[in-house]
Amino acid sequence: MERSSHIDLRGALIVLEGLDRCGKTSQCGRLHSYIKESGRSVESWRYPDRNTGVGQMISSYLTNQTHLDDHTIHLLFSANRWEKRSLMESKLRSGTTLIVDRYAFSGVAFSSAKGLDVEWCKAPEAGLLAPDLVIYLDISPEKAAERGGYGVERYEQLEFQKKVADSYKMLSDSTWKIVDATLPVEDIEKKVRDMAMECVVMCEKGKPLSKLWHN
Ligand code: DGP
Repeated sequence: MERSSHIDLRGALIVLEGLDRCGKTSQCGRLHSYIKESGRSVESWRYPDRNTGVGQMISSYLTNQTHLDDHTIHLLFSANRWEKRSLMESKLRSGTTLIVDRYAFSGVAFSSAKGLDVEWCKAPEAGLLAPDLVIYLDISPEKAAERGGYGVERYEQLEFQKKVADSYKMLSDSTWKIVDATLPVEDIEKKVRDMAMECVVMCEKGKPLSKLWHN
């Protein structure tokens, strides 16, 4: 069933967050298929988006081809979100649900794990669209590291991921939904689906869009 006649209904902004190798990317894919099968318009996004000019600079940094000052790379990650902000808003307003693999919370968690001030890290993210739902796939850094090992990218190291986990804990609030990422994948999928569909329906019923960290 295609719901194209419902273009006045807004889509939901659903963000999945978690440590490297927590299983986010595969859960995003499963959720995408489920929402699509329900007849709704849905797209999968991810940050960093390595396809833009800024994204290519980030990719080069993550693969250790470029060295950048910690503040500089933080601002590039943020710019990568800002360069897609207006497209994000128009997609949501035209009824497309967006499933987003990492968002501003990754920005703050990863940079503050390096020792940057949390409020400084949040500042450039303020005014981005606030997610309607944040699902955090919770796994210990040790368990995540056991999952087939890390690749070669800059942040894929146990000691650093421990600091990122602490930063995420500090950032999470009562609106986040925490899912145990060590459950069987099908169980995680079911929990994620239920949370996401509840959110999608709330947005269809008129939940307003809001801004992140905006006073
Ligand atoms: P991914 O494509 O999801 O594997 O992300 C690449 C790496 O970049 C991963 O280690 C997480 C990290 N990362 C994602 N977003 C941000 C961000 O906004 N700031 C920083 N510093 N790191 C990020």
